[in-house]
Amino acid sequence: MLTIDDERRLLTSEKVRNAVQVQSHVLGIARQFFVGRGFVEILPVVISPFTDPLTDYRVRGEIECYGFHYQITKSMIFHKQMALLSLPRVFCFSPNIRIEPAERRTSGRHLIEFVQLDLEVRDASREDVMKLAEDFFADLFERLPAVAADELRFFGRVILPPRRPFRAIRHDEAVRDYGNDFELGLSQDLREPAWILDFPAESREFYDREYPDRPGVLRDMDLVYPEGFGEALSGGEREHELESIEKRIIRKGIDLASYKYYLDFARTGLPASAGFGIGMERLTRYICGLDSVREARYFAKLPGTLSL
Ligand code: ASN
Repeated sequence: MLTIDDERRLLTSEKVRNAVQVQSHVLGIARQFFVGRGFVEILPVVISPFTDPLTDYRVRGEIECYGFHYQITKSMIFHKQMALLSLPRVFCFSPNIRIEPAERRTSGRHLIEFVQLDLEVRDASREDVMKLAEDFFADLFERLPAVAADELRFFGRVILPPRRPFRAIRHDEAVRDYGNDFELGLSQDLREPAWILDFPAESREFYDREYPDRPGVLRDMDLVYPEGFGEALSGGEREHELESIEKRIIRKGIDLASYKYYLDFARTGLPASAGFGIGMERLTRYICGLDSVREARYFAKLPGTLSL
């Protein structure tokens, strides 16, 4: 467990302060970039009767209000989809709570509370949002050195805009070449970010869309940072028709009743869409070359510990 002295040391360290300053510039550049591309920023949803299933996170964060059960947001996936009824492009700096297994405390990549830049685009394809992500990272890495020169010098980091389009490999190729821990294996081999495409349905949640002509394979993607920093973003096209959503929920072994309100909403119509989410602490860790996401924000909460 962290002591008050440890918390104080971390909070006042030069390293964390510089990382948070870099992060503040990243947030500003991201806002400008996405607003410039026609996005509207929406406020985060923190509790709802439903959230991302993320079934490998064993404990569900629940609170009871007025006798109703609310869940604490693991991701805003469904609310992004629903917001597209009003606006064609939305983004949000969305706080997520995921009760990770305690063994992940030392991974350097996991926090139980983190923020993702989560976005969704109506009527977009996976390729549309991949292009958008590539343009965003190129813009960010072009502009950051001018505004965060002192901080980047402190970390000794030179982040160059990556070449576009990024390299892409299929999930089955990644597993063949790197085994089960393929994201980390691939990441360690990379000098520039790369995509992993076409995850199998059993390895992802029910909302990523299946190829209509390739059952069991998804129109989704992850982006992996170079130098062993691991996953940068995760996203894809979405299931939006009631029947397909129900089929996918059942195939996951999830009780339809636990998604009653989402399904009731989907019955009234959801737009086709694609989107992704970028973990802000992981992005900060990569830019600053930090050992752990614990140094990439104030009040970082590692799995299995009590933190302020
Ligand atoms: N934000 C991710 C997406 O857009 C979902 C997640 O965080 N689980 O696909």
